[in-house]
Amino acid sequence: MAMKEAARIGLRVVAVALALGIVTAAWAGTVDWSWGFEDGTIGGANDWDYGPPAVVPSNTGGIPAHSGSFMAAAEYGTSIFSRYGGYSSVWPAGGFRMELAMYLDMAWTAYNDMRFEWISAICNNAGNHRRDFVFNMGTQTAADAALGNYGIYIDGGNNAGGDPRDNNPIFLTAGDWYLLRCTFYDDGGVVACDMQVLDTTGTTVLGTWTRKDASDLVSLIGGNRYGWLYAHPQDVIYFDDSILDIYPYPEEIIPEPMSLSLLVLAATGLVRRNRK
Ligand SMILES: [Ca+2]
Ligand SMILES: [Ca+2]
Ligand SMILES: [Ca+2]
Repeated sequence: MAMKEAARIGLRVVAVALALGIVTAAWAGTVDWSWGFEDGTIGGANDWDYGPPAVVPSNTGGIPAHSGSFMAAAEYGTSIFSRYGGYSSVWPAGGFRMELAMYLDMAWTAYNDMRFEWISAICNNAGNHRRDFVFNMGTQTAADAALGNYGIYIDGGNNAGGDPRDNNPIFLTAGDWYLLRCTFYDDGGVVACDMQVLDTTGTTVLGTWTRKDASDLVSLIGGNRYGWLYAHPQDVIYFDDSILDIYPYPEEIIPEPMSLSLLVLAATGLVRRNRK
């Protein structure tokens, strides 16, 4: 099939799909708020106003930014905080994702059992705090060190100040950027959260902790609240690329399997007609 013809058929398939109300717009989702410090600032009150973190150029401390030319640094003793563009008391029909890129430095393993944590919180539908979702992180214990284990433990839970080893932890031994992701969704009328640690590109999931409290009825829950680095090791922590993605916005509505098969049928019909 000539390229031009293929393109024409493709356009007609989309036109048919639009006419049928199957597709409302493009296929790809869009991030609703993000802050990568690329303007050299921490933004306004709804971005990163607390602490505050310092914005530093890429390669500060020998660490390349997760993306772009800038990242942020939380010095020892500072507690950094973001509102992810602003709190929400509205539950999005398709749920939402809160994410942060953090550089986990194996130099921290010089200290035993040095704990820190990243918290993602949600609101209820009145805009008040509902629940924290906490990545407990910490370096190895003295006992681990005796066994030759030097690295960083992470697990997921709902308690700040929790042990990083008491809920099916992962153990990282490579200093690198990691994504700390919380995906909230409607699971049978109750809000569930998949807490995940991913590699720097977001392609490999290294750990998942699903948290769900039966009292978190979707009808009671709002949207995002804060991200909060509650405590951290005796060294600077670099971070970058905080993201809030709400599902679905109109551009993110993806055809269901039945609609997809209709699309294929429509495409097949058009190809046949063009061959006549
Ligand atoms: Ca950046
Ligand atoms: Ca824990
Ligand atoms: Ca979105």
